[in-house]
Amino acid sequence: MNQIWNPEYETMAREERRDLQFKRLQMTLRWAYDNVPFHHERWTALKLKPGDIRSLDDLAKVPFTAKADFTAAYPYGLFAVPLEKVVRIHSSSGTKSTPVVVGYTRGDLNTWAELCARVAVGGGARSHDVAQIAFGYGLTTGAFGMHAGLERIGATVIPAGTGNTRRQLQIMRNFSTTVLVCTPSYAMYIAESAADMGFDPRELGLRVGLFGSEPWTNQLRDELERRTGMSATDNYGLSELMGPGVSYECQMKDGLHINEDHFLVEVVDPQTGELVPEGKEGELVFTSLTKEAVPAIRYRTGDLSSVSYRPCVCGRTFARHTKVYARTDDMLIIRGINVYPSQVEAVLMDIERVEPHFQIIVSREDVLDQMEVQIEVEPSFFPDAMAKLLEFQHHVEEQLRQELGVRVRVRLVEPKTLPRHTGKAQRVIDKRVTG
Ligand code: DLL
Repeated sequence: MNQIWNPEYETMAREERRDLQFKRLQMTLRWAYDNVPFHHERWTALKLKPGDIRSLDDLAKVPFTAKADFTAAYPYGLFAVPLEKVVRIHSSSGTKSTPVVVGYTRGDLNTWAELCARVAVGGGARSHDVAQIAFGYGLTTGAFGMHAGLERIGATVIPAGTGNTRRQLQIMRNFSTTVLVCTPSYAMYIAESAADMGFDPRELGLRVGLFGSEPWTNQLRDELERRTGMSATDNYGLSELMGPGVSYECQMKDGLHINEDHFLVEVVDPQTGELVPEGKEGELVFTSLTKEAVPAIRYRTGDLSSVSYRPCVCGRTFARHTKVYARTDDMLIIRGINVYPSQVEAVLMDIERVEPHFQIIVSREDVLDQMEVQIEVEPSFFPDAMAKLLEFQHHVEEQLRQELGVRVRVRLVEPKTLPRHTGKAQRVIDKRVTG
Protein backbone atom coordinates (compact mmCIF):
# COMPACT_ATOMS: atom_id res chain seq x y z
CA MET A 1 0.00 0.00 0.00
CA ASN A 2 1.20 3.50 -0.77
CA GLN A 3 2.14 5.33 2.42
CA ILE A 4 4.00 8.58 2.91
CA TRP A 5 6.09 9.25 6.01
CA ASN A 6 5.82 13.03 6.02
CA PRO A 7 2.96 14.13 3.75
CA GLU A 8 3.36 17.79 4.73
CA TYR A 9 6.78 18.01 3.10
CA GLU A 10 6.72 15.09 0.68
CA THR A 11 3.55 16.27 -1.04
CA MET A 12 3.98 20.05 -0.67
CA ALA A 13 2.91 22.11 -3.69
CA ARG A 14 5.89 22.94 -5.87
CA GLU A 15 5.52 26.70 -5.58
CA GLU A 16 5.30 26.56 -1.82
CA ARG A 17 8.36 24.35 -1.76
CA ARG A 18 10.33 26.73 -3.95
CA ASP A 19 9.65 29.50 -1.41
CA LEU A 20 10.83 27.25 1.38
CA GLN A 21 13.91 26.26 -0.61
CA PHE A 22 14.81 29.87 -1.25
CA LYS A 23 14.51 30.81 2.41
CA ARG A 24 16.63 27.86 3.41
CA LEU A 25 19.14 28.55 0.64
CA GLN A 26 19.67 32.10 1.88
CA MET A 27 20.23 30.79 5.40
CA THR A 28 22.67 28.14 4.19
CA LEU A 29 24.70 30.53 2.06
CA ARG A 30 24.94 33.02 4.91
CA TRP A 31 25.89 30.22 7.31
CA ALA A 32 28.64 28.92 5.02
CA TYR A 33 29.95 32.41 4.26
CA ASP A 34 30.11 33.39 7.92
CA ASN A 35 31.52 30.15 9.28
CA VAL A 36 33.64 28.39 6.65
CA PRO A 37 36.72 30.41 5.60
CA PHE A 38 37.00 28.31 2.41
CA HIS A 39 33.64 29.62 1.12
CA HIS A 40 34.23 33.12 2.45
CA GLU A 41 37.54 33.46 0.61
CA ARG A 42 36.28 32.04 -2.67
CA TRP A 43 33.21 34.24 -2.80
CA THR A 44 35.17 37.28 -1.76
CA ALA A 45 37.58 36.68 -4.65
CA LEU A 46 34.53 36.71 -6.95
CA LYS A 47 33.11 39.79 -5.19
CA LEU A 48 30.07 37.73 -4.30
CA LYS A 49 28.07 37.97 -1.09
CA PRO A 50 25.21 35.75 0.09
CA GLY A 51 22.85 38.74 -0.35
CA ASP A 52 23.59 38.77 -4.10
CA ILE A 53 21.65 35.55 -4.46
CA ARG A 54 18.12 36.93 -4.83
CA SER A 55 16.40 33.91 -6.36
CA LEU A 56 16.92 30.19 -6.77
CA ASP A 57 18.17 30.84 -10.31
CA ASP A 58 20.89 33.12 -8.95
CA LEU A 59 22.50 30.08 -7.40
CA ALA A 60 24.26 29.56 -10.73
CA LYS A 61 26.52 32.48 -9.78
CA VAL A 62 27.97 30.54 -6.86
CA PRO A 63 31.07 28.44 -7.59
CA PHE A 64 30.87 24.65 -7.54
CA THR A 65 32.56 22.54 -4.92
CA ALA A 66 33.98 19.10 -5.59
CA LYS A 67 35.59 16.14 -3.88
CA ALA A 68 39.00 17.80 -4.31
CA ASP A 69 37.84 20.58 -1.98
CA PHE A 70 37.12 18.01 0.73
CA THR A 71 40.50 16.42 0.10
CA ALA A 72 42.29 19.74 0.39
CA ALA A 73 40.37 20.54 3.57
CA TYR A 74 40.97 17.13 5.14
CA PRO A 75 39.79 16.46 7.77
CA TYR A 76 37.79 19.36 9.25
CA GLY A 77 38.45 22.31 6.95
CA LEU A 78 34.87 22.54 5.59
CA PHE A 79 33.20 22.35 9.00
CA ALA A 80 31.01 25.33 9.88
CA VAL A 81 30.87 24.56 13.60
CA PRO A 82 33.51 23.82 16.24
CA LEU A 83 34.03 20.14 17.08
CA GLU A 84 32.30 20.78 20.36
CA LYS A 85 29.02 21.02 18.45
CA VAL A 86 29.74 17.92 16.34
CA VAL A 87 28.29 14.75 17.81
CA ARG A 88 29.25 12.28 15.04
CA ILE A 89 31.95 11.85 12.43
CA HIS A 90 31.63 9.69 9.31
CA SER A 91 33.91 9.18 6.39
CA SER A 92 33.52 7.71 2.91
CA SER A 93 35.45 4.60 2.06
CA GLY A 94 38.09 6.49 0.09
CA THR A 95 38.78 3.62 -2.29
CA LYS A 96 39.60 6.05 -5.08
CA SER A 97 41.00 9.06 -3.19
CA THR A 98 41.60 10.53 0.25
CA PRO A 99 38.53 9.77 2.35
CA VAL A 100 35.97 12.51 2.74
CA VAL A 101 35.35 13.36 6.40
CA VAL A 102 31.97 14.73 7.44
CA GLY A 103 30.45 15.74 10.76
CA TYR A 104 26.93 15.95 12.12
CA THR A 105 25.46 18.20 14.78
CA ARG A 106 22.61 16.94 16.91
CA GLY A 107 20.27 18.76 14.52
CA ASP A 108 21.89 17.09 11.49
CA LEU A 109 21.37 13.63 13.00
CA ASN A 110 17.74 14.46 13.60
CA THR A 111 17.32 15.54 9.96
CA TRP A 112 19.15 12.45 8.74
CA ALA A 113 16.83 10.13 10.67
CA GLU A 114 13.82 11.95 9.21
CA LEU A 115 15.11 11.62 5.64
CA CYS A 116 15.98 7.95 6.04
CA ALA A 117 12.51 7.36 7.52
CA ARG A 118 11.12 8.65 4.21
CA VAL A 119 13.40 6.24 2.35
CA ALA A 120 12.21 3.33 4.47
CA VAL A 121 8.50 4.09 4.13
CA GLY A 122 8.85 4.93 0.43
CA GLY A 123 10.40 1.51 -0.12
CA GLY A 124 7.54 -0.20 1.72
CA ALA A 125 8.90 -0.71 5.27
CA ARG A 126 6.42 -0.32 8.13
CA SER A 127 6.49 -0.20 11.93
CA HIS A 128 5.66 -3.92 12.15
CA ASP A 129 8.73 -4.90 10.13
CA VAL A 130 11.93 -6.52 11.35
CA ALA A 131 14.75 -4.80 9.46
CA GLN A 132 18.17 -6.40 9.12
CA ILE A 133 20.88 -3.89 8.32
CA ALA A 134 23.72 -5.52 6.42
CA PHE A 135 25.75 -2.40 5.71
CA GLY A 136 29.00 -2.02 7.63
CA TYR A 137 28.72 -0.31 11.03
CA GLY A 138 31.80 1.83 10.95
CA LEU A 139 32.94 5.06 9.44
CA THR A 140 30.76 4.75 6.33
CA THR A 141 27.24 6.15 6.43
CA GLY A 142 24.91 3.41 5.14
CA ALA A 143 24.27 1.46 8.33
CA PHE A 144 23.93 4.32 10.80
CA GLY A 145 21.71 6.39 8.52
CA MET A 146 19.25 3.63 7.67
CA HIS A 147 19.36 2.38 11.27
CA ALA A 148 18.14 5.75 12.54
CA GLY A 149 15.46 6.02 9.83
CA LEU A 150 14.06 2.56 10.47
CA GLU A 151 13.99 3.09 14.22
CA ARG A 152 12.18 6.35 13.66
CA ILE A 153 9.36 4.64 11.79
CA GLY A 154 9.12 2.13 14.64
CA ALA A 155 10.52 -0.92 12.83
CA THR A 156 12.53 -3.47 14.81
CA VAL A 157 16.14 -3.00 13.76
CA ILE A 158 18.74 -5.78 13.70
CA PRO A 159 22.20 -4.20 13.36
CA ALA A 160 23.78 -7.23 11.66
CA GLY A 161 26.58 -5.40 9.84
CA THR A 162 28.29 -6.92 6.81
CA GLY A 163 30.00 -10.22 6.27
CA ASN A 164 29.60 -13.67 7.75
CA THR A 165 26.90 -14.39 5.25
CA ARG A 166 25.86 -17.74 6.71
CA ARG A 167 25.27 -16.13 10.08
CA GLN A 168 23.44 -13.34 8.30
CA LEU A 169 21.06 -15.97 6.89
CA GLN A 170 20.67 -17.71 10.24
CA ILE A 171 19.67 -14.39 11.81
CA MET A 172 17.22 -13.83 8.99
CA ARG A 173 15.57 -17.17 9.57
CA ASN A 174 15.59 -17.14 13.37
CA PHE A 175 14.63 -13.51 13.89
CA SER A 176 11.96 -13.43 11.16
CA THR A 177 13.56 -10.62 9.18
CA THR A 178 11.17 -8.97 6.75
CA VAL A 179 13.28 -6.04 5.48
CA LEU A 180 16.83 -6.33 4.16
CA VAL A 181 19.04 -3.23 3.94
CA CYS A 182 22.38 -3.45 2.09
CA THR A 183 24.02 -3.02 -1.30
CA PRO A 184 22.22 -4.79 -4.15
CA SER A 185 25.31 -6.87 -4.89
CA TYR A 186 25.43 -8.09 -1.31
CA ALA A 187 21.72 -8.92 -1.46
CA MET A 188 22.41 -11.07 -4.50
CA TYR A 189 25.25 -12.80 -2.70
CA ILE A 190 23.01 -13.46 0.31
CA ALA A 191 20.33 -14.95 -1.97
CA GLU A 192 22.91 -17.17 -3.63
CA SER A 193 24.30 -18.29 -0.28
CA ALA A 194 20.83 -19.32 0.88
CA ALA A 195 20.58 -21.62 -2.11
CA ASP A 196 24.03 -23.03 -1.23
CA MET A 197 22.82 -23.72 2.28
CA GLY A 198 20.04 -25.79 0.79
CA PHE A 199 17.01 -23.57 1.03
CA ASP A 200 15.03 -21.34 -1.25
CA PRO A 201 15.54 -17.66 -0.28
CA ARG A 202 11.85 -17.14 -0.97
CA GLU A 203 11.14 -19.12 2.19
CA LEU A 204 12.78 -16.43 4.29
CA GLY A 205 9.69 -14.26 4.26
CA LEU A 206 11.52 -11.11 3.19
CA ARG A 207 9.02 -8.47 2.07
CA VAL A 208 11.09 -5.44 1.29
CA GLY A 209 14.66 -4.70 0.19
CA LEU A 210 16.09 -1.19 0.63
CA PHE A 211 19.17 -1.18 -1.56
CA GLY A 212 21.64 1.49 -2.50
CA SER A 213 25.17 2.81 -2.34
CA GLU A 214 26.17 1.51 -5.78
CA PRO A 215 24.83 1.50 -9.33
CA TRP A 216 22.50 -1.38 -10.25
CA THR A 217 20.18 -2.01 -13.13
CA ASN A 218 16.45 -2.69 -13.27
CA GLN A 219 17.35 -6.11 -14.63
CA LEU A 220 19.24 -6.89 -11.42
CA ARG A 221 16.22 -5.67 -9.46
CA ASP A 222 13.94 -8.08 -11.36
CA GLU A 223 16.35 -10.93 -10.71
CA LEU A 224 16.61 -10.12 -6.99
CA GLU A 225 12.85 -9.88 -6.67
CA ARG A 226 12.41 -13.16 -8.54
CA ARG A 227 14.92 -14.98 -6.36
CA THR A 228 13.80 -13.65 -2.99
CA GLY A 229 10.15 -12.69 -3.42
CA MET A 230 10.71 -9.24 -1.92
CA SER A 231 10.00 -5.81 -3.37
CA ALA A 232 13.38 -4.17 -4.04
CA THR A 233 13.77 -0.39 -4.17
CA ASP A 234 16.73 1.83 -4.85
CA ASN A 235 17.94 4.68 -2.66
CA TYR A 236 20.78 7.08 -3.23
CA GLY A 237 23.01 9.34 -1.23
CA LEU A 238 26.58 10.31 -0.56
CA SER A 239 28.67 11.11 2.48
CA GLU A 240 29.38 14.67 1.36
CA LEU A 241 25.65 15.41 1.61
CA MET A 242 24.97 13.18 4.64
CA GLY A 243 24.86 9.55 3.43
CA PRO A 244 21.66 7.67 2.50
CA GLY A 245 18.55 9.85 2.57
CA VAL A 246 19.15 12.08 -0.43
CA SER A 247 16.70 10.31 -2.75
CA TYR A 248 14.61 7.15 -2.82
CA GLU A 249 12.17 5.15 -4.87
CA CYS A 250 8.54 4.69 -3.95
CA GLN A 251 6.43 1.65 -4.83
CA MET A 252 6.17 2.87 -8.44
CA LYS A 253 9.91 2.25 -8.90
CA ASP A 254 9.94 4.98 -11.50
CA GLY A 255 12.75 7.31 -10.51
CA LEU A 256 14.16 8.39 -7.17
CA HIS A 257 12.36 11.14 -5.24
CA ILE A 258 14.80 13.82 -4.14
CA ASN A 259 14.27 15.18 -0.62
CA GLU A 260 14.04 18.64 -2.12
CA ASP A 261 13.11 20.40 1.09
CA HIS A 262 16.65 19.57 2.27
CA PHE A 263 18.64 19.33 -0.99
CA LEU A 264 18.46 21.59 -3.99
CA VAL A 265 19.27 19.70 -7.17
CA GLU A 266 20.83 20.93 -10.40
CA VAL A 267 21.97 18.90 -13.40
CA VAL A 268 25.00 20.15 -15.31
CA ASP A 269 27.00 19.17 -18.33
CA PRO A 270 30.02 17.36 -16.82
CA GLN A 271 32.37 19.06 -19.29
CA THR A 272 31.14 22.64 -19.32
CA GLY A 273 29.34 22.91 -15.98
CA GLU A 274 26.38 24.52 -17.81
CA LEU A 275 22.89 23.63 -16.59
CA VAL A 276 21.13 21.07 -18.79
CA PRO A 277 17.36 21.10 -19.39
CA GLU A 278 14.86 18.88 -17.56
CA GLY A 279 15.05 15.28 -18.72
CA LYS A 280 18.57 15.55 -20.18
CA GLU A 281 21.34 13.51 -18.66
CA GLY A 282 24.14 15.26 -16.85
CA GLU A 283 25.98 15.37 -13.55
CA LEU A 284 23.95 15.77 -10.38
CA VAL A 285 24.89 18.80 -8.30
CA PHE A 286 23.42 19.35 -4.84
CA THR A 287 23.23 22.20 -2.36
CA SER A 288 22.21 21.30 1.17
CA LEU A 289 19.45 23.49 2.59
CA THR A 290 19.44 22.57 6.27
CA LYS A 291 22.83 21.11 7.12
CA GLU A 292 24.64 22.69 10.03
CA ALA A 293 28.02 20.99 10.53
CA VAL A 294 29.18 20.74 6.90
CA PRO A 295 27.00 22.69 4.46
CA ALA A 296 27.36 21.43 0.88
CA ILE A 297 27.35 24.19 -1.70
CA ARG A 298 26.80 23.24 -5.37
CA TYR A 299 28.56 19.97 -4.73
CA ARG A 300 29.46 18.12 -7.93
CA THR A 301 28.67 14.49 -7.24
CA GLY A 302 30.25 12.96 -10.35
CA ASP A 303 27.03 10.92 -10.65
CA LEU A 304 25.22 10.86 -13.99
CA SER A 305 21.45 11.01 -14.16
CA SER A 306 18.54 13.14 -15.38
CA VAL A 307 15.84 14.90 -13.39
CA SER A 308 12.11 15.15 -14.06
CA TYR A 309 9.52 17.35 -12.35
CA ARG A 310 6.61 15.26 -13.65
CA PRO A 311 4.33 14.38 -10.70
CA CYS A 312 4.45 10.78 -9.51
CA VAL A 313 1.26 8.78 -9.05
CA CYS A 314 2.30 8.04 -5.46
CA GLY A 315 1.42 11.66 -4.57
CA ARG A 316 4.91 12.88 -3.71
CA THR A 317 5.67 16.14 -5.44
CA PHE A 318 9.46 15.89 -5.28
CA ALA A 319 11.55 15.97 -8.43
CA ARG A 320 12.74 12.51 -9.44
CA HIS A 321 16.05 11.46 -10.89
CA THR A 322 16.66 8.37 -12.96
CA LYS A 323 18.68 5.55 -11.46
CA VAL A 324 22.33 6.52 -11.25
CA TYR A 325 23.99 4.05 -13.58
CA ALA A 326 27.38 5.63 -13.79
CA ARG A 327 29.82 8.12 -12.37
CA THR A 328 31.87 10.45 -14.51
CA ASP A 329 34.99 8.71 -13.20
CA ASP A 330 33.62 5.15 -13.76
CA MET A 331 33.79 5.51 -17.47
CA LEU A 332 36.23 3.22 -19.25
CA ILE A 333 37.61 4.35 -22.55
CA ILE A 334 38.23 1.29 -24.69
CA ARG A 335 39.82 2.07 -28.01
CA GLY A 336 38.19 5.48 -27.90
CA ILE A 337 34.73 4.21 -27.05
CA ASN A 338 33.14 5.13 -23.72
CA VAL A 339 31.93 2.14 -21.76
CA TYR A 340 30.20 2.04 -18.38
CA PRO A 341 30.21 -1.14 -16.29
CA SER A 342 26.44 -0.83 -15.82
CA GLN A 343 25.94 -1.21 -19.58
CA VAL A 344 27.70 -4.54 -19.32
CA GLU A 345 25.47 -5.56 -16.43
CA ALA A 346 22.34 -4.63 -18.39
CA VAL A 347 23.39 -6.79 -21.36
CA LEU A 348 24.41 -9.77 -19.24
CA MET A 349 21.24 -9.74 -17.17
CA ASP A 350 19.17 -10.04 -20.33
CA ILE A 351 20.93 -13.23 -21.38
CA GLU A 352 19.57 -16.45 -19.99
CA ARG A 353 21.88 -18.75 -18.08
CA VAL A 354 24.35 -15.98 -17.16
CA GLU A 355 24.75 -15.59 -13.40
CA PRO A 356 24.55 -12.02 -12.02
CA HIS A 357 28.26 -11.81 -11.21
CA PHE A 358 30.85 -10.49 -13.57
CA GLN A 359 34.26 -8.96 -13.67
CA ILE A 360 35.73 -6.65 -16.27
CA ILE A 361 39.46 -6.85 -16.93
CA VAL A 362 40.93 -4.09 -19.03
CA SER A 363 44.48 -4.33 -20.32
CA ARG A 364 46.65 -3.02 -23.08
CA GLU A 365 48.12 -5.41 -25.61
CA ASP A 366 50.39 -4.03 -28.34
CA VAL A 367 49.08 -0.52 -27.70
CA LEU A 368 45.49 -1.70 -28.15
CA ASP A 369 43.04 -1.67 -25.26
CA GLN A 370 41.51 -5.05 -24.56
CA MET A 371 38.43 -5.59 -22.50
CA GLU A 372 37.60 -8.99 -21.14
CA VAL A 373 34.34 -9.74 -19.40
CA GLN A 374 34.42 -12.77 -17.14
CA ILE A 375 31.06 -14.32 -16.47
CA GLU A 376 29.78 -17.32 -14.64
CA VAL A 377 27.31 -19.57 -16.35
CA GLU A 378 24.67 -21.63 -14.63
CA PRO A 379 26.03 -24.97 -13.38
CA SER A 380 23.52 -26.79 -15.60
CA PHE A 381 25.51 -25.58 -18.57
CA PHE A 382 28.76 -27.34 -17.83
CA PRO A 383 27.87 -30.90 -18.72
CA ASP A 384 27.00 -29.59 -22.18
CA ALA A 385 29.31 -30.06 -25.11
CA MET A 386 32.20 -27.68 -25.63
CA ALA A 387 30.73 -26.54 -28.90
CA LYS A 388 27.65 -25.25 -27.11
CA LEU A 389 29.75 -23.30 -24.65
CA LEU A 390 31.67 -21.69 -27.45
CA GLU A 391 28.50 -20.83 -29.27
CA PHE A 392 27.18 -19.26 -26.08
CA GLN A 393 30.38 -17.30 -25.55
CA HIS A 394 30.10 -15.85 -29.05
CA HIS A 395 26.48 -14.98 -28.44
CA VAL A 396 27.39 -12.96 -25.32
CA GLU A 397 30.29 -11.29 -27.15
CA GLU A 398 27.94 -10.28 -29.93
CA GLN A 399 25.32 -8.86 -27.53
CA LEU A 400 27.99 -6.81 -25.76
CA ARG A 401 29.46 -5.60 -29.04
CA GLN A 402 26.06 -4.41 -30.22
CA GLU A 403 25.34 -2.50 -27.02
CA LEU A 404 28.80 -1.08 -26.33
CA GLY A 405 29.98 -0.56 -29.88
CA VAL A 406 33.31 -2.14 -29.10
CA ARG A 407 34.51 -5.71 -29.42
CA VAL A 408 35.16 -7.43 -26.10
CA ARG A 409 36.34 -10.89 -25.16
CA VAL A 410 34.11 -13.00 -23.01
CA ARG A 411 35.55 -15.65 -20.76
CA LEU A 412 33.26 -18.22 -19.19
CA VAL A 413 34.38 -19.23 -15.75
CA GLU A 414 33.27 -21.93 -13.33
CA PRO A 415 30.29 -21.06 -11.14
CA LYS A 416 31.26 -19.37 -7.83
CA THR A 417 34.76 -18.42 -8.89
CA LEU A 418 34.34 -14.65 -9.35
CA PRO A 419 34.70 -12.47 -6.25
CA ARG A 420 31.56 -11.76 -4.21
CA HIS A 421 31.10 -8.45 -2.43
CA THR A 422 29.63 -7.65 0.95
CA GLY A 423 29.73 -3.89 0.34
CA LYS A 424 30.07 -1.96 -2.90
CA ALA A 425 30.96 -4.26 -5.79
CA GLN A 426 34.31 -3.65 -7.52
CA ARG A 427 33.55 -4.68 -11.08
CA VAL A 428 36.58 -3.37 -12.94
CA ILE A 429 40.25 -4.27 -12.82
CA ASP A 430 42.01 -1.81 -15.08
CA LYS A 431 45.51 -3.11 -15.63
CA ARG A 432 46.31 -0.04 -17.72
CA VAL A 433 46.19 1.90 -14.47
CA THR A 434 47.36 -0.67 -11.95
CA GLY A 435 50.15 -2.06 -14.18
O1 DLL B 1 27.12 5.14 -0.48
C1 DLL B 1 25.67 6.48 0.92
C2 DLL B 1 24.60 5.44 0.84
C3 DLL B 1 24.59 4.40 1.73
C4 DLL B 1 23.58 5.56 -0.08
C5 DLL B 1 23.57 3.47 1.68
C6 DLL B 1 22.54 4.65 -0.13
C7 DLL B 1 22.53 3.60 0.75
P1 DLL B 1 29.39 7.09 -0.20
O2 DLL B 1 30.13 5.90 0.35
O3 DLL B 1 29.93 8.44 0.10
O4 DLL B 1 27.91 7.11 0.35
O5 DLL B 1 29.27 6.89 -1.76
C8 DLL B 1 28.55 7.81 -2.54
O6 DLL B 1 28.03 6.05 -4.12
O7 DLL B 1 28.31 9.43 -5.24
C9 DLL B 1 27.35 7.30 -5.98
O8 DLL B 1 28.42 7.27 -6.91
C10 DLL B 1 27.25 5.95 -5.29
N1 DLL B 1 25.86 5.63 -4.95
C11 DLL B 1 25.26 5.78 -3.76
N2 DLL B 1 23.96 5.34 -3.85
C12 DLL B 1 23.77 4.94 -5.13
C13 DLL B 1 22.67 4.40 -5.86
C14 DLL B 1 26.96 6.14 0.19
N3 DLL B 1 21.49 4.15 -5.31
C15 DLL B 1 28.55 7.37 -3.98
N4 DLL B 1 22.85 4.15 -7.19
C16 DLL B 1 27.67 8.25 -4.83
C17 DLL B 1 24.04 4.39 -7.79
C18 DLL B 1 24.98 5.15 -5.83
N5 DLL B 1 25.11 4.87 -7.14
